[in-house]
Amino acid sequence: MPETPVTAPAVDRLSFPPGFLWGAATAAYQIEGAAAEDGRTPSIWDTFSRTPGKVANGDTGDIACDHYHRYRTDVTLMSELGLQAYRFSLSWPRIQPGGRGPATFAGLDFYRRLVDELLDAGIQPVATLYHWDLPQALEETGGWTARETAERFGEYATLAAEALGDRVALWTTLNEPWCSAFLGYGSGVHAPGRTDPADALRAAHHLNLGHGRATAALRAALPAHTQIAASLNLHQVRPLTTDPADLDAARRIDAVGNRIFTGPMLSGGYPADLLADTAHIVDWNTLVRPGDEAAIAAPIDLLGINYYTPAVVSAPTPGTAAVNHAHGESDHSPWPGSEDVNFHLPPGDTTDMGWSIDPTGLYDLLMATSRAHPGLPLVITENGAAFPDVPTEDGQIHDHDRIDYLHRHLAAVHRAIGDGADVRGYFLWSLLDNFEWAYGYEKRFGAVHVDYTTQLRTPKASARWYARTIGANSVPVL
Ligand code: IFM
Repeated sequence: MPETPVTAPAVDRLSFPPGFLWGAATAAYQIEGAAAEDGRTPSIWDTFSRTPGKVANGDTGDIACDHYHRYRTDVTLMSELGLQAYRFSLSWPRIQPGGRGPATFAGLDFYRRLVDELLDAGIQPVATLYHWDLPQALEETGGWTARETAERFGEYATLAAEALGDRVALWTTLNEPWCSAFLGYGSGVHAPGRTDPADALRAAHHLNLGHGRATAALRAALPAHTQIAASLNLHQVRPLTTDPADLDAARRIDAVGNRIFTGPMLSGGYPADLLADTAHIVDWNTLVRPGDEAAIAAPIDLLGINYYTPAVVSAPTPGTAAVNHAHGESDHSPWPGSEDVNFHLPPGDTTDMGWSIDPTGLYDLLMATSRAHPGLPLVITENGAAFPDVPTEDGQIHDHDRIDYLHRHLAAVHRAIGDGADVRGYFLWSLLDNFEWAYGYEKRFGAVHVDYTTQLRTPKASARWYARTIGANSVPVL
């Protein structure tokens, strides 16, 4: 991704730097369907979504948006929206069934055809290696709690790079490893649905190690100009008050929510305060072996940031149970060592997910991340919002709430760039309505509406707004 110098904004528009990359993102399990076709084996999400009570309405990704069969139409749609880049994820169990051994021709061939279609349309493909669909066979040997899974992930990265590396110039290794580790193995609201704080911390370390192994594998197999990133859902943590106890709550959540990944990936190792906060849960000296932190620190070219909402926290209140609105319903906390920190929903508007709408959180996050990691370019690999999106009689979706969300968040990105953050691009989440994990098809994040009965795609008003934004490389002044 080229360097993007800041230019003077037009009077009535907030102009982005020349070369700023505009895209949209999706993930394999959320859109592909074809769950049992061409040799694909189950992932942890196939198993989890079939477990009664885990996903709303018993929804699964069996068909989803049927993108596996409709990818050509979907690329045409992307072209019509003027997308410059498309971020998608590769399904590990489609490429390497069972997570071990050789790749399948059919699995790789699907992604080769998708990438060719994108390149023919002038759209830059951006591949994510892992967006949560671990092969179920690897979960049965421990999943991310097992060190072995990190080694398998490195091998899978090699298979993917050898097949697609001549055509994909930007890769991200993991998408939101916080969710994989802490929602998957801590609170259990995501697959595989395990609820052990020690397992969650083990999973976090092995995801980090997997990132390191995959980064090394990609570097070894890919042309020198290829860029490698990781996509983190960094929590913009805000203390409720300036009381030292609230500040400490914010520090703790920042440690187990953010620095558990950025520490070893970007700052030379796990932070001492995280190790102290969680020492009673896991023995870090056994978990982290000599050489692991060096492997995780393999240099990356860009940091992907996924942002939706800030996290407002306060100190535990003696005698009351902690409240954690942020990440789904569970009796188990996704915050090992900081289970009793309180989370607060700030006053004001929320999205259909119940997440508070706060573009200043994105500005603050970009500025803080730039300051913490100077010289590392940033790219927003996800940002967007779910809203109810009821089609009107004419079949159109007038999603002005989503336009407002995107507009305000892009204005925040513009401001951060003006204040010195090196942000190279923005990927809207999501291109299409899709399978929103434990919420099934109830929540709609797409710029394009999907009728799951007919698979009809209808661009929403926000899609047209985003197309104009891309065309102008700017948004109106707010
Ligand atoms: O749909 C998810 C995506 O898979 C990961 N980031 C957050 C999105 C909205 O919840």
